[in-house]
Amino acid sequence: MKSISTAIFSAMLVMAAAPALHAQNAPATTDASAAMSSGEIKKVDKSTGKLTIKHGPLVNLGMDGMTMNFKVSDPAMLDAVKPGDKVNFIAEEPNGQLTVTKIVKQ
Ligand SMILES: [Cu+2]
Repeated sequence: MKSISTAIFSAMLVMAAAPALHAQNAPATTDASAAMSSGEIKKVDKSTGKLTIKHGPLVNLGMDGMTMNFKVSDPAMLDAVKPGDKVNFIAEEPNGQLTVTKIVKQ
């Protein structure tokens, strides 16, 4: 009986620990860097606060590659890049308006 109760106790420990392990792993799957898209800056328009980016597929938005305008979440992004720069970026659509929320040069 001792070995059986030990086995049951061990199984209960594993079941109890499983949700905690899963919760710890969850942030990794939604890691922002994993969702970044690649693109090339075509135009920086400070008057409208927009970037024109020739982008690859935007998986999180279900969009194929194309060249289009994006708003930026932080005007400093307009100073951080210039036409011709290859970038990795995250675009989101918080208010129905495509917005670059993060951008880094490749
Ligand atoms: Cu697009």
